Amino acid sequence: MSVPVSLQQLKQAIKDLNEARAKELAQKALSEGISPLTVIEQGLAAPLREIGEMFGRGELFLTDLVAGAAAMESAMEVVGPALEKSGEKRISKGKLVIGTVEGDIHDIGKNIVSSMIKANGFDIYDLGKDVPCSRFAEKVKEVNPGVVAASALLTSTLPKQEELVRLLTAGGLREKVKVIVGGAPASSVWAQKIGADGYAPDAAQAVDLVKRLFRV
Ligand code: B1M
Repeated sequence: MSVPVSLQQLKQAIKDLNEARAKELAQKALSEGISPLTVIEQGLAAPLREIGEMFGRGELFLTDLVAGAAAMESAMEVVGPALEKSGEKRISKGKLVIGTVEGDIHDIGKNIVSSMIKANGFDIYDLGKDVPCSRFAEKVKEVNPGVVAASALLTSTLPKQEELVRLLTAGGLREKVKVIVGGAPASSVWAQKIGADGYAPDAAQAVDLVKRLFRV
């Protein structure tokens, strides 16, 4: 079956990193009766995955990744509510809680990681930025995710990732959830030192890491 023109155009708008056009075309596709799930999978997630892969191969810049994620998020402002209304369910590959640690308001990278993981079929609970460890732990208790991901961009907030591992362990939650860390000052050596299950230097590798941890 051929792909509707509006979906092809939407895909292209994401690849062109065109936020306004992506939102407009997502709305057009929905008004043509294309299901929200199809719009997400074919019109948004597929091109964003391509962008992530191209970035992973060094064919795109970080700024392209930022703009691609922003274009998807912008389109999701119209598709998200339509999806909820339609009652359609994506088949989720697993649940992941993500946030930027307390004291840290850098969220551009975290948002990209969040969008990319979402685009790869996982349910994301994004707690935002400046998130206390206790809030991560509460969310873990509430939604029982397979993975919790903590982002930190400042050397002064990096220790919060360690605090998170300690808090989850103290609360008896550590055996139930994998912890992964990221952000410029983090590293695989750091992840190992604090007893986390993994580290990813960028969004593409974060997706690979999450897939490995969920064995999908
Ligand atoms: Co800030 N800042 N900043 N800043 N800022 C840095 C981080 C800094 C390195 C700049 C510098 O001095 N060279 C420096 C930190 C120095 C240090 O601690 N070693 C710094 C500083 C000092 C500060 C302030 C303290 C400045 C001040 O007020 N005096 C202040 C702190 C505020 C706070 O958080 N409490 C501050 C504020 C800000 C802005 C608000 C202006 C803005 C953030 C806006 C926002 O995020 N909404 C900002 C910005 C933009 C930056 C730089 C320039 C860019 C960060 C960025 O967005 N990069 C940054 C310089 C730099 O990083 N070289 C800097 C693009 C983004 C796509 O990359 O975030 O690395 P990144 O995310 C990547 C990977 O790290 C990874 O994947 C992402 C996508 O590939 N990743 C994960 C990230 N999280 C992950 C989680 C995972 C996996 C991978 O889960 C497992």
